Amino acid sequence: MKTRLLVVLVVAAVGSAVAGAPAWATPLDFSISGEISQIDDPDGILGGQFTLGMPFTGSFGYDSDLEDLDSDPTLGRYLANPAMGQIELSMQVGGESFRSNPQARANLVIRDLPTDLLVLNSPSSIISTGLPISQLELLLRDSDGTAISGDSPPTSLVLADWDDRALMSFAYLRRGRLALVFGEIQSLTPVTVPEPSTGLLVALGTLGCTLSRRR
Ligand SMILES: [Ca+2]
Ligand SMILES: [Ca+2]
Repeated sequence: MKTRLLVVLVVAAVGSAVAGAPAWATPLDFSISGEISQIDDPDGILGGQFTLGMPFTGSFGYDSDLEDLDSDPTLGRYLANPAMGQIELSMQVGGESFRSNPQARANLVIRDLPTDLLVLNSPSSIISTGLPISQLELLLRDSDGTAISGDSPPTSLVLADWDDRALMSFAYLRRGRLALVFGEIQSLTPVTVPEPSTGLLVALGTLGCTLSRRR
């Protein structure tokens, strides 16, 4: 009897926790791919590891209702906060893999008119498989100013709308010398994130029934 009561209580507690999850838990994720389009490495510190036309893949995402830190209605400034909402980006290229550290403060800037701009930037604490880069950035720019309207994090993105610039870049700094690598984004696809609540509740309900029946 005690076990059954415990199972009911656990199911109820988890159910209410999921149902009561705050709205920031709605992540918007996109996957990207493209190829290296520009390499600024005047001192050769990258040792030729990256070449023009080399393919890359990556992803980025942000929570839908991060708090806007700028009161200007045409300018949105958002900061990642492990407790409130995430801003993430990652890139895989030339055998290297970089991604923003969830504990660090990646930022998102959105500008609406006259030129629409979306910039995701991870300025520090990047997790890397090898090359210790100092910055990872995604830049979308539309000189027509029609790609977005408003300064909220967009819930949908269409690459064709950003016809001025769509770039992923990283910076490598070594002994005061800087190298920059830019990749032109050629595809951008929303990633559907499954809603965990329904599946989790069904699984817990089934577990509860199974345990009850066993007694
Ligand atoms: Ca604003
Ligand atoms: Ca606009």
